[in-house]
Amino acid sequence: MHTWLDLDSLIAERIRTNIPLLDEMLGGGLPARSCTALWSEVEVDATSLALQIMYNRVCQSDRAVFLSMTKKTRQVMQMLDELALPLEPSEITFIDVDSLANNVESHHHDDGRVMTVSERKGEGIKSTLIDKIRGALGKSGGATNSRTFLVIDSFSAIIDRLEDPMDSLEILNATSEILSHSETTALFVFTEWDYGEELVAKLRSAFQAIVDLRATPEKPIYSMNVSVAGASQVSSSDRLAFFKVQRPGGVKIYLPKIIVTGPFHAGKSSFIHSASNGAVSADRLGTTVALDYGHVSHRGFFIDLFGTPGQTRFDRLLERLGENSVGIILLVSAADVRGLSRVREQMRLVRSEGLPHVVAVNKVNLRGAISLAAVRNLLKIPRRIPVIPMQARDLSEVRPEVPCRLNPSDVQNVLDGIVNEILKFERGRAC
Ligand SMILES: Nc1nc2c(ncn2[C@@H]2O[C@H](COP(=O)(O)OP(=O)(O)O)[C@@H](O)[C@H]2O)c(=O)[nH]1
Ligand SMILES: [Mg+2]
Repeated sequence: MHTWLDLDSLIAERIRTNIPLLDEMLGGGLPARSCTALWSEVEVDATSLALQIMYNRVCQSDRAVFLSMTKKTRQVMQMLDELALPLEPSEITFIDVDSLANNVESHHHDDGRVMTVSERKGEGIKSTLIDKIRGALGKSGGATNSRTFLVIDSFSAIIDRLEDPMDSLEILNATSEILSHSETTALFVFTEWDYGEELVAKLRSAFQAIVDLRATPEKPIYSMNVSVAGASQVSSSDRLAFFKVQRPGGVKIYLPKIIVTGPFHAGKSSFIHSASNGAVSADRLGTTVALDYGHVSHRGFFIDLFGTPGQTRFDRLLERLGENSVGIILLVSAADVRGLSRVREQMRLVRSEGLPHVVAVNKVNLRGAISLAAVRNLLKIPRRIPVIPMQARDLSEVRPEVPCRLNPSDVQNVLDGIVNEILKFERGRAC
């Protein structure tokens, strides 16, 4: 029975990429039976992201179809191998340069690049491509229940080979039309070379969703920014999320910096060493460690933790670190009320107001410790900000001046808290 409700849910159906933050940003995943663009700056490794998503879809029992204008099957398999994404050639239907070259003449450049040039110019490529796509999707058979995931790598390479770049719109529209009648969802890798404004505007509005990928100064960390159909007004300068391509390892969502700050002796070093395996403390200045750094993998996120010293002479450093961090853990000791007095100043320095943050209250089980409610009150922490208790794993292990092991579940709660705050914050910015 078809009701409007059914239609709505049909339109809203999402295909999960299984990359947590990306799915959140896409409102659940890629729009089903539609074309989404990975719209990338020249330096961004968008193909690796596409391969990661394709791999994740195959793990969800999708059939994969990979169309490449620039890479041969062997090269794609090698990329998958380097990313440690274990796919067999038999699990992917390839439409590659060679198969396209059956209909178009090909030239091999000295540098090994393959350039195909249509005999009948644009018309040949356009219809060949559309036929190939229809043919590859048709093979899955409309009768089977299996879904297909189509990757076009890369759409810009297709455009570059068309006599009239505007013809690419016809290819995109024809593909959209084919998808609307099949259980196929497509991801187009698009590299933004120097295309005309008109073409760019038309292409952007023809995609159902766009994931903008930009290079960042912290290469090879790229930023992701999503706009879904009709949302072309969304500013693309906002850095919403980050990813990093690891070889081996694949795509990791990456939160470049979470700052752990708070008064001296509150337990910042203890927290970072407890949260990460292989944390380092840099710049020993006498007995004072100036900066702690730790790396944590938590719920599929890659997190860099930076612990900053509480002393006033490090305020400049704190300010600089605050500039491109995505979240702040304010770490205080419930057993040191005097230390709390400096915390508000530190919050101002890292511009915590504008950033997701949580308050971790350490040493809650020590004699003289004040309550969480008292900390919240003293620091005037609004109700919506989580205040999370922490304590040492074992008091008998605690040594003066040496970071100690904190209770693992407390540490997990704090990491959960900050990741949730960041997700909430990003969702808020996306709409
Ligand atoms: N009893 C107790 N001691 C702690 C706790 N966390 C840290 N410490 C101790 O407090 C001191 C300062 O900790 P540290 O992590 O170096 O603080 P930082 O100055 O903020 O980096 C060290 O001696 C730690 O062993 C805790 O939860 N309970
Ligand atoms: Mg320290």
